[in-house]
Amino acid sequence: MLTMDDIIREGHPTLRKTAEPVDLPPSQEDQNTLNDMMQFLVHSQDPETAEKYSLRPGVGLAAPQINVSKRMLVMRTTDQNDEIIEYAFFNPKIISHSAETTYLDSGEGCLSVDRNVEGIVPRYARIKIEAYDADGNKVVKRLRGFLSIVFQHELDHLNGIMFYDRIEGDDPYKKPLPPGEIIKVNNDDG
Ligand code: FHF
Ligand code: ZN
Repeated sequence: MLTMDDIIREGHPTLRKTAEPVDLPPSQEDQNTLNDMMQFLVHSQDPETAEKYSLRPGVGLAAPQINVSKRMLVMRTTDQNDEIIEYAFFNPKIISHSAETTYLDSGEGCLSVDRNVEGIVPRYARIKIEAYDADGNKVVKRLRGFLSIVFQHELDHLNGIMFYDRIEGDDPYKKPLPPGEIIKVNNDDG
C-alpha cells in the first residue's frame, strides 16, 4: 500500500514537470497504479487506517505526487447530495469552463506541501471535463463546487503547477473576478 513515504514533497523536480500522456488502452501497470492511488485516498479517509499509518486525509491524488510523471489522477469525496464520488482518470482535460470563478474559503492544502499556505486560490466555478476511466473508456462530465476545485488542483499537478502558484503574491486575499459562490468545506485537516 502507498503511505506518506511514497509521496514526494515540494522541492522534488517531478512536481514541476509536465506529466506524459498515458498510452490507451491503459496497461495493467498503469491500471494498478491508479488503483493504488485510489486505495491511498480510501485509507487516508478511514480514521483507524489513517491513524495507524499516519496518513493525511486526502480527497485527491495525482500520479506525479508518487513520483510517476504520467497523466493520471484520482479523486474521492462527496458531491452536493452527500453521495460518495470516486473518479480515477487517465489523460484528463478541461474542455470548457465557466467565466465565473470560485475558491475554497479555508484555502487549499496539498499532500506534497508540509506547511500552511494561506490565500485565495482562484478556480473555475464550473468545468466540463473529458478523460478516460480505469477501463480506458472515454468519459465526459460536468463538475461544480468542491469537485470542480479538487479536479483543477489535481490537473495542475499534471502540469507542474502548485496551488500556491495561483495565489496573488502581493495580495493573497485578493478576490478573483468575477467571483462566484465561495465553497466552504469541513476540512478535518485544518
Ligand atoms: C487534499 N486535503 O486532499 C487536502 C490536503 C483542493 O493533489 O482537502 O495534494 F479530508 C492532491 C473534507 C475536505 C475532508 C477536505 C484539493 C486538495 C487536495 C491532496 N482534505 C483535504 C478532507 C479534506 C489535497 N493533494 C490538505 C491533504
Ligand atoms: Zn496537491
